[in-house]
Amino acid sequence: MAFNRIIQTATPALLGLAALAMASGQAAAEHRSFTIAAIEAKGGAAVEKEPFPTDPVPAGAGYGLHKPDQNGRWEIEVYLFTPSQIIVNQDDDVTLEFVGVNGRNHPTTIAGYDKSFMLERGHVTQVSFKADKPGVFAIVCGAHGPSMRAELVVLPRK
Ligand SMILES: [Cu+2]
Repeated sequence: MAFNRIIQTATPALLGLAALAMASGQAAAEHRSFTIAAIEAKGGAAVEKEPFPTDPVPAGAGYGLHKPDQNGRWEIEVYLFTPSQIIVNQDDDVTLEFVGVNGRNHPTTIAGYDKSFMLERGHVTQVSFKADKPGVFAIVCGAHGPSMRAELVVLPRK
């Protein structure tokens, strides 16, 4: 009876350990696939409801803050990769599917994995590789910095 109780309480702990082991890179190599959209998030308001922000946005084409138009509406926009973090285990076979949704084109590089391509609106660009190097690798659009940036995290195999 007491033994059964120990097993019952130990099992969730063991499952937790197994999940942790997988998260730390001990899982068998597998194929991992992600879809990453190039988007331009936009928002704005009328000045009579919300004043035009006085603090500047960071320099670079990734941000835009537009003064009130003839109707008094101002807008802010930011270019993004979404999701902006991809986590895989070392030796996984990775496919990243980039989808150009907003913005005409995005010259994109994945430093450390020697990937460089032009992502265009209306197109889907697939990039495949074996994640054989552990570390954190920047995925950068050269046109819409500094906001249009993601990272590939390759957890080391133990
Ligand atoms: Cu871009």
